[in-house]
Amino acid sequence: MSRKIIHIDMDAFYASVEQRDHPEYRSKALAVGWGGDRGVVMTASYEARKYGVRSAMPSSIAKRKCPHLLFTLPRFDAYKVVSRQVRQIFQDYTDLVEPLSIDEAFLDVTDNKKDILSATHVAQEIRHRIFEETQLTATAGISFNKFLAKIASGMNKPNGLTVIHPKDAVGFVETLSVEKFHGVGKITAKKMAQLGIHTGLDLKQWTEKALTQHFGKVGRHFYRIARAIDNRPVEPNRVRKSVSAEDTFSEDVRDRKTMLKQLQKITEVVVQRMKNTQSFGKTVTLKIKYHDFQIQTRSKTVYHPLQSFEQIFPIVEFLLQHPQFPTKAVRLLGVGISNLQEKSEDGLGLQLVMDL
Ligand code: TTP
Ligand code: MG
Repeated sequence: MSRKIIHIDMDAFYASVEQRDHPEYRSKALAVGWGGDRGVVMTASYEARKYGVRSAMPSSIAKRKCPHLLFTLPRFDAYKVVSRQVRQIFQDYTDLVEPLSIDEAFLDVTDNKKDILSATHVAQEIRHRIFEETQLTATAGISFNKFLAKIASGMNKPNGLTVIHPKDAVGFVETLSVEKFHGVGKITAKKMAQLGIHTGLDLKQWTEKALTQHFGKVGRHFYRIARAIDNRPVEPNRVRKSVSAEDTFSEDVRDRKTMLKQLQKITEVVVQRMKNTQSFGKTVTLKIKYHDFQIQTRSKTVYHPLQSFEQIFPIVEFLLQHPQFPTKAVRLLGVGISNLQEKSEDGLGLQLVMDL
């Protein structure tokens, strides 16, 4: 029997919460973020998106596109409250809830707590309850696997619902541009384009062997999703794979002392987040964005899982110097820890013994 998977994503999340809590922002082009010269738009209301304002866009560009754009700073605590309320609603239907971010989750409702047969019906009920309890709208995508449910929710935003039925799935995937495929980022899409692969149909012409030769292990996944096959389960207790934080300087920076001071602060944030989630990581990544927006990442993987500031900061410091200290002015610095594991769950003790 095929599964019933729902993907739910809140609409213009931070901006919608701000419009709800501040009536003066309602029906207005609103960006959440710092509106100063070096600020970045975190998200924008749908009214602002009409002008081309998008997440991650420098505020200066957003203001050029939409001169009457209003800015407001984020209130993360308010967003967390909503995120918890929404998750609580999901729990009334299923325990198989896999949060992807603060405003997005997969639900497996094949067997749901209310014994509702139609997944569409479940999704509608959830959307109504979200609206009743938070006065915010969400969009749902429904299908028989995660890949298609997520694509479906992106098709009818905001405040929409889209179903991709099993009988339509194969034909639908053929018409889909490969950039939309799960696991295909910018670099892979470029590589595919060089091989003449632009759509699902193009991808389908390739054998599993040829795809693995070109793309490694993930080639097998591409072979399968080109045929609308994705058996990844909805995983409620998924461990986060990485923790990171970053910060843009108020002015481009060239001197070491300022950079180290900033990195110290960012590392402290990362360490706090790891402690909150009881996680340990083995790969430290330093992200550097230069004044010309070029981005560089430098990583180092160690044998022993790290968590404390004293362990992590020296590696960050090292990465700032190697292969060389930044030769151009720096706009942003970020620190990420990946290769995460939870102490309690996979025998950290054993890991240490094996490393010895
Ligand atoms: P998204 O779900 O990607 O965006 P959204 O909810 O604002 O809009 P949509 O209707 O298209 O779903 O991200 C959720 C929140 O995460 C978003 O409201 C703000 C935050 N966010 C950032 O801070 N930076 C980013 O680059 C993105 C994409 C999101
Ligand atoms: Mg969203």
